[in-house]
Amino acid sequence: MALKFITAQEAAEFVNDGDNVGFGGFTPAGCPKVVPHAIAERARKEHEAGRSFKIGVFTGASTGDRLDGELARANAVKFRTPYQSSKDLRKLINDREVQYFDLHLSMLAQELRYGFYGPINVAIIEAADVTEDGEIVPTTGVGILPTVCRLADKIIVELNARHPKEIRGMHDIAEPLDPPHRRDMPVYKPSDRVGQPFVKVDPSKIVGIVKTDEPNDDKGFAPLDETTLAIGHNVAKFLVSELKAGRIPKEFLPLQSGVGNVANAVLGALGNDENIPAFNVYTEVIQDAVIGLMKKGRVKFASGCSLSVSRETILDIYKNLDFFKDKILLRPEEYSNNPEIVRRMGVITINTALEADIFGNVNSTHVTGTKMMNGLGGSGDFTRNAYISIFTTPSVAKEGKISAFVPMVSHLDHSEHSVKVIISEYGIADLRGKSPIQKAHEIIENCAHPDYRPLLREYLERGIKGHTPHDLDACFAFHKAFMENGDMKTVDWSKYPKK
Ligand code: 0RQ
Repeated sequence: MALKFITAQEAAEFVNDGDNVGFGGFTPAGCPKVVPHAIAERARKEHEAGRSFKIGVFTGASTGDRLDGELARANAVKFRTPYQSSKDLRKLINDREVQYFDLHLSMLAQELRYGFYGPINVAIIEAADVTEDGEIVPTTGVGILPTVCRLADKIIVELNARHPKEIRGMHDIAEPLDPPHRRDMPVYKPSDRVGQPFVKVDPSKIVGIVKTDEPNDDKGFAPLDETTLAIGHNVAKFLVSELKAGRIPKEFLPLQSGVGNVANAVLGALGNDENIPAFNVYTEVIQDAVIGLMKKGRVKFASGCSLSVSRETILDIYKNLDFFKDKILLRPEEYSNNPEIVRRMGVITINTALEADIFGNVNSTHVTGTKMMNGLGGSGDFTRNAYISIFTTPSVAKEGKISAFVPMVSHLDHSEHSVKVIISEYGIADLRGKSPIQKAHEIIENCAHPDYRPLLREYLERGIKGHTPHDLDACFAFHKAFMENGDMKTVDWSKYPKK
């Protein structure tokens, strides 16, 4: 079947008001750019003409600004799932102008197949290559691409010339059967391939191909500062001591490291610690630090669902494809984040918390329990199934006015049962085998900022009884102090009668 090339504007005409649209990609990497932008333009025109135009948006995770940002600014989003990190979309979500629901990333593809969220009318994906018989080679982010292509009535492809056709071979594309027919997902080590290097679609569903050479809407990383360096150093120190104690096998275990600045710094620190042997990465997002370590021989192999790296790094990879091609594998998030595989391989997971409480519960998503930040992402997929789950966080946020360690988290994403170790720039709280009160002492004395330690100790010293000694009148006193005075340090325990 001959390939049909169209413009982004023509592509946008295939999307109707009320449609559910599934986008390929993961983080800005691999996300379509020019077609979402054209859909936003179309929405604006429809709104000016007094007609409604909003779509449901399913993505792999966060996207680039031309997808979430443009659609949000055009008021073209009916609902959105799963992870997002766009400032403009976040505002609409928190104003409840966009209905947003958050879920574990590994579950989205299967739940779409189960029919939980209705049909996928259109799939819009970015590709490095597409053939007449319907073989599509994704670019640097996979996400839910294979599933939305299979479920959609219509497929629109952005063929991006920035990504060489030769990256064919860097992907491992598979979709499991659904229950009751599902078998094991046979990934036993990070480099195991279980699928094909392309997505096979029914070519008659490809309604058009839009040629582009647009770069990803990426932001790059903040330079390392004292805090992130200290956190990285503490994570490395903890893992070295576990290795020495024989609690981690001497050949080491695959690592997963979360998104963002802290995660990138942590991986850098681990890679540069010669006490840790060269290791494999089984993760969701492969960031710049992994590529740097690969070049030094410190990372042997990386499996992920997105190669979310800076423009310089992607150029470096494409220039040296022969070196990188057998060291990187990009899979759908259903595989990269799969709990079965994570548990089997014994992945050591490192994710970032917004806040943790002194009993080891973690909030990754909601500022003061109400405002959505980004979403859960893959943190739960990995944490719950980890060999050892680690959460990192700077001890304070917003110039010290917010403590990352509070009496009770204002929203719960990862419970004390799944959280094994917490690490800040001050130290390591090893929560394994400890009772709630022991965990509280460990977290306060090792991780909390010194300014907040007396305030947290005071909470425990108020004579509260019980296995997990909470005072339900006072457990959110830190948050209340912040909301009232803009600083958690202003908490005044005398306002709360002692029990
Ligand atoms: O605000 O952006 O205004 O400066 O939150 O915080 O410290 O820069 O950390 O970029 O790593 O993000 C949890 C959001 C951390 C992220 C979170 C403010 C702080 C700053 C960012 P500014 P940092 P990071 C999947 C991995 C969930 C999903 C996940 C995340 C901004 O890591 O989305 O884990 N995680 N995915 O000032 C109010 C607090 C705050 C706070 C920080 N307690 N209250 N604001 N901030 N703490 C698995 C993979 O494999 C990828």
